Amino acid sequence: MQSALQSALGQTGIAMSDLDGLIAVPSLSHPHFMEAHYLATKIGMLPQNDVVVRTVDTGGASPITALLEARRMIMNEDCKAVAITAGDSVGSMDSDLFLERADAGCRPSHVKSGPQYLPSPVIPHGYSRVTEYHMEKFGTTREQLAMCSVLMSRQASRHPDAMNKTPYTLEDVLNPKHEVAPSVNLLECARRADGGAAIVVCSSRFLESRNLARKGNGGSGDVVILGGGEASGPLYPGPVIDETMFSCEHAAWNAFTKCQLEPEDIDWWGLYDCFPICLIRALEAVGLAEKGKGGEFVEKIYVETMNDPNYDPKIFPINTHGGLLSFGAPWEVPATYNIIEAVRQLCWQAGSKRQVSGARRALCYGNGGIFSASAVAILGRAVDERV
Ligand code: MLC
Repeated sequence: MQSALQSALGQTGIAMSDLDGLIAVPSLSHPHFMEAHYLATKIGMLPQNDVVVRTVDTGGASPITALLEARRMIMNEDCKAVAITAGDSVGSMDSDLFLERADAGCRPSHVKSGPQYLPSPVIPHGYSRVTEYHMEKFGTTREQLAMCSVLMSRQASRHPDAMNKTPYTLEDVLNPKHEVAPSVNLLECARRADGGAAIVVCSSRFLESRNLARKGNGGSGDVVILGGGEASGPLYPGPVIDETMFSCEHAAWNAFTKCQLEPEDIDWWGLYDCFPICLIRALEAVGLAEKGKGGEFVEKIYVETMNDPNYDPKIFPINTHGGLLSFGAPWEVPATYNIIEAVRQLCWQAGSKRQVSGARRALCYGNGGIFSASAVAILGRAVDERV
């Protein structure tokens, strides 16, 4: 977290001493009481009277919640420069310890049997239950789900920092030897990883006062947070899975309404994909696919990109870095990677293989727990949004 923060500050020309806000998200491998206070103390931001230091925890949605919180800190609490940090090392963590902690967080301890009981690994089994609900209700096929992982591996193969370097085949994903839960195979699980990321959010007034505002029209410029929305679902999937447990629809609707935008106004999408069902539900929730048709949407792109390794990023402007499935998933960090890729896309700095040409607005969605929290943020190019 510290080195990501230093790297982010180095790229923006903002000094550590300029920060008057810090948001951190909890770590599974190295948990600390009041994570943000712990980090602020380590980097010398505390003790000090005039800083706002806050730990945010909405699971995997945390970085998006944090982005919206940073905006509120600037708009309502007079902060001028707020850093968001996330870091974890669940990739190098002992598997048994990882599962002990991950399982404990997502399983109600009083349930010992019945449909609500989830065996270990609890998280893949929980998503498997939701996957089966979706397949049964909407006719989404097992192959369409596996295609999500293939597509993410194709995207990751274009990013130098992604963990998965080579695209998979459908057979790789559906290999029966790799079953983790009834409808989830190994390559359909968020890829455990070590990693950290940081984002700096500043007020326009601060940037202008320090001559740091980047007004460039071409390959640079600042990105603005246009707005966002959040919504919540239950902490654990109930005995019966139905539409009441999902919240991405509400979060997305809130975000579009607040920003007075429609799905057609978005050029790039960072959609949480810890398991294929999460991506499919997200495609439907944000309006890219009709309800129940997310699987068909994925299949269409799968076919379109199958024989053309050099496909135009505009064909599939979603998770151009490879998402949790293929870029890598250090516990609560990955939605931060969505934001970073969104910023690169909006600054037209994603490089020829990944750049969605002319991208002006991006939507980032984070999901916490087993559909327990949804946060959606919409970003735009400052030069276009006139803010
Ligand atoms: C694993 N591997 C992958 C992969 N996942 N390779 C490519 N793509 C993927 N998606 C590779 C590993 O790198 C490793 O390779 C090998 O497969 C075995 O993986 P492992 O994790 O070391 O195995 P194991 O210890 O047996 O555990 C398997 C597992 C675990 C499926 C139980 O990986 C797991 O629980 N994954 C899900 C993580 C998770 O739940 N994250 C949170 C998602 S929910 P090699 O070469 O090293 O052998 C969420 C919301 C929230 O995001 O709030 O957090």
